[in-house]
Amino acid sequence: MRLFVGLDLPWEVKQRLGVLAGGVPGARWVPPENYHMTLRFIGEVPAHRAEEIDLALATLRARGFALTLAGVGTFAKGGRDTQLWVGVERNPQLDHLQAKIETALQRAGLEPERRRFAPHVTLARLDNAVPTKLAAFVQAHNLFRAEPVPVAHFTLFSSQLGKEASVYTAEVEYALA
Ligand code: 3AM
Repeated sequence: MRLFVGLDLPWEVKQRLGVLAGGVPGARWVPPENYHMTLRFIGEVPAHRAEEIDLALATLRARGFALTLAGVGTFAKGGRDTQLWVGVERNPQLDHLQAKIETALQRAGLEPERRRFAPHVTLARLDNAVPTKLAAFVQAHNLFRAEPVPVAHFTLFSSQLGKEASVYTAEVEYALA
């Protein structure tokens, strides 16, 4: 199974973000039903490891909080923009949850995540996006800010890679206090 831990978003929020999509030729827009906020990418694991991961996540205790999506930006690799995203306002409770998940997953035998946690919701992948249009998009939506979203659980997702879009399935939801 290919797994990741993340936050699902209420349908209203997905719709709200979906309205932003468009206007960048060459971008591969994520279908709104796939919008999510990744807390920790896990990758391909055998079934027994998936069970250990589930057990470790199930014993984790953390508080619920409100998440505010705001701003847009891009990730780049090798000087090329690869990903267009909506940002997340700095949030110590989110950082705390992410740190607890990281600890739980290491306890379940995973290697530590080396990359810095940069919370975001991916709107599009940018293989062939027109740079001027991309810059215009970022400028036009920079002040985007959504209503705070209550976060009452986090989710273990499985991901099936597809040609057009991946299929994400919420496998287990873990309640926050
Ligand atoms: O949440 P986003 O869309 O940024 O790109 C994948 C997606 O990120 C990322 O995990 C999320 C759920 O699939 N992902 C895929 N392969 C990855 C890898 N090898 C990866 N993240 C890190 N390393």
